[in-house]
Amino acid sequence: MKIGITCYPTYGGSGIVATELGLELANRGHEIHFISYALPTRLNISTANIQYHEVVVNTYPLFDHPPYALALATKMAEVAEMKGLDLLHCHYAIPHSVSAFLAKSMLSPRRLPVVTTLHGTDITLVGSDRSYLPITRFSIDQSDGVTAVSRFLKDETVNVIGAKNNIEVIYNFVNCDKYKASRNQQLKDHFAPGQEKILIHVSNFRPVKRPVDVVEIFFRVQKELPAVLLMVGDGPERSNAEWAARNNGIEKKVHFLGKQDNIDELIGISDLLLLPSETESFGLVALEAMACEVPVIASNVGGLPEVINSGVEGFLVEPKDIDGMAQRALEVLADESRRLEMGKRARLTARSRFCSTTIIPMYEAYYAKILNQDGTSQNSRMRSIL
Ligand code: GMT
Repeated sequence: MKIGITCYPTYGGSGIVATELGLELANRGHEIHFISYALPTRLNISTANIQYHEVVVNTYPLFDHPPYALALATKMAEVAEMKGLDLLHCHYAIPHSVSAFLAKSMLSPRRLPVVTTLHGTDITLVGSDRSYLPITRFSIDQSDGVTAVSRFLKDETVNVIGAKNNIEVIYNFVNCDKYKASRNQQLKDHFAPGQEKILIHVSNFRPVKRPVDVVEIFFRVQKELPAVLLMVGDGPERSNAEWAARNNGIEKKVHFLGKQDNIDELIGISDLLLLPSETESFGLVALEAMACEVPVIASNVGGLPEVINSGVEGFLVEPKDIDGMAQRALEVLADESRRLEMGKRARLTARSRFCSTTIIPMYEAYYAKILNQDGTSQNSRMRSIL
């Protein structure tokens, strides 16, 4: 198949899933065209079957806000025509699915099916904001196929957004050959020269990730046992998290590493992952940790219970319960054989349910289903919604 993929190219779960999906599909012989305003993180365009098409947004004195959604729609239509795309796959509804709807309309009567994958904040934050809700719902209902990364997100899309389209749940995935237990001893010694326990948090440091809570949890943990904390990523809450570390007098034990590419290596040297998010539709980084045999302490919210069985691969604790999370973290870290056992169970879960070898064929089957869908009935369904 020839597939156009559009995503946010920045450091964030939806862009990472889109990029890894494109790479896996290219590996399986599909021709993949990434269409975005910058090269997605983790994308290496020297990979066979991958092409990248940059969306350039020209600006004019009249444009206070350069119209990216329109430039994207034009580029989508152009690539679809020039490269003979079979379908467009948009990751994150706003504005990508709206642009795809325009591209598809521009090319009509040539058929260009659009698949939208909902990732989380496109529904739980952006989409539920009244100023974006109607167009989010419109773009979902106008897509030829819609997938969500968890049952939780599917339900939210129906209940909060009021979307009418059928939504298929296809869980996020991890490459189990790349993400596995492997300890880079040199890297481990660099951060934990005294064999301290290593806790890790990886995110885009948006308020929804609650990185300050991560520091507060760690503050309680390091009082009881020797430990260091790796804070990987960057974003609006980083300064507050750094201040919290300094304010608690633990700045020497907390390493703010910024955006990093070698996530598998950093998780691989860690003993525990902290993910105390306020909401999380799936929690890709939790899955990456599980594949590396690293137990997870996460919030009992959103789609996380679909990924983590509390007490088996880690613990789920109510969000904002800093003391509860610290207590669970200590339970895991204080008993190495239990920690190792949880890590083994985590890897088993990742392997049996979320490996790319299981999930990528689900996307291929879904694309085939959408491509074989009768365009006429699809169009009449669209008219009745309008
Ligand atoms: O908020 C983020 O972590 C980034 C965001 C995104 O859309 O880039 O992540 C969402 O999509 C990820 C990939 O499907 C999910 O693993 C995350 O759970 C989800 N984030 C939230 O729901 C907060």
